[in-house]
Amino acid sequence: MNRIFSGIQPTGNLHLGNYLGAIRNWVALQADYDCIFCIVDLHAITQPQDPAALRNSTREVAAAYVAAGVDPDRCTIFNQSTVPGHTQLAWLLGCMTPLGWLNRMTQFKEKAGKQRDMAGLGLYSYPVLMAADILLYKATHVPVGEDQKQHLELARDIAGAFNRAYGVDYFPLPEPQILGTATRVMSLRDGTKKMSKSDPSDYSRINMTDDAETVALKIRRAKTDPLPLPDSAEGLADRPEAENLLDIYAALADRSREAVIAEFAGAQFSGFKEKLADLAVAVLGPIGAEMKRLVAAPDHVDAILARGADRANAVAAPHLAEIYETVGMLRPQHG
Ligand code: AQP
Repeated sequence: MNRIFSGIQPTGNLHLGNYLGAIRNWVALQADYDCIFCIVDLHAITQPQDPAALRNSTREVAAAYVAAGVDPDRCTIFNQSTVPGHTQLAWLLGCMTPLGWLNRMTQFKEKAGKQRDMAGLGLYSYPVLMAADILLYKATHVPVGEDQKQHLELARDIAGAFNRAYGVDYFPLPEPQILGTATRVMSLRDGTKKMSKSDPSDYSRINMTDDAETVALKIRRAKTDPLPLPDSAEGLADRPEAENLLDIYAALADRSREAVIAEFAGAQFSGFKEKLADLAVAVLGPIGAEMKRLVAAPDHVDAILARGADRANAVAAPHLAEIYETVGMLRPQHG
């Protein structure tokens, strides 16, 4: 069976983009793949995190997976720091990753901003850890949003470099899977920026745990333009906010963009936004309520994570032993 690895950072404010661009697709994949879904807490600390908030977010992300329909009996759900192989493999891979490859990564440039010299080494080597996450399990497929495609390309390059350096065919080159209609959900305040957990404005995103009133308010306040909705896809040119809202509607309703444009052709935003809010509440409401229920009684979530860590370690440890052997690490046994 082909194997999938994917993950989300526990950095708070899980939002509609995380749901439509990642979690919802995973639910569909679990029937056909051996799925490993991680909460990547080691990635989260590439930027400063409050320890208590990090712990809460880790449970909240696990709760989101389960509440959205990822089945912990079929899939492996765990947090990254409970499997030491991730950092161990990251070191080996980092030793063979040219700096030139990392210098091309646009996410580092965006996140480091003007303070490049103050950015941490972890933020810079983030894509190497991501490669280790995937390769540790010899995952064959990685569902990623558009924004993570460059990192996955790098993971493929690193896998190829390892195989060539040691004359082996050990790591499969992981294939990207860009799924679903809404691969990139944009901010409600600016249709040219992606919806993001770290956007300082809460009105830029719909959080998975927002209540119905908040969802409706955020959609009502979402930036639009003065024109009515277009009657064709061409009419969306230079209208990023209209495009984003229509795409969100299509993704939530599981319909094509064309069908949604046809339904709302010539409509005013006010009426469309009401329908969009109802739809968003109908889809996210039950998931958000279940997330809150799970987080309020964390023993169940912790048990899921502990079981997932055991399963993940059982796959990772033999792989790491083989990799160490290939690289030439001596593993002396006690007499
Ligand atoms: N706006 C989005 N549209 C579609 N997919 C998205 N994803 C994130 N934002 C959108 C997908 O969610 C998965 C997990 O992302 P992540 O939390 O690990 O990191 P990220 O992509 O950096 O997410 P954020 O929300 O933008 O977090 P911050 O603000 O902390 O950087 C990935 O599959 C991603 O594609």
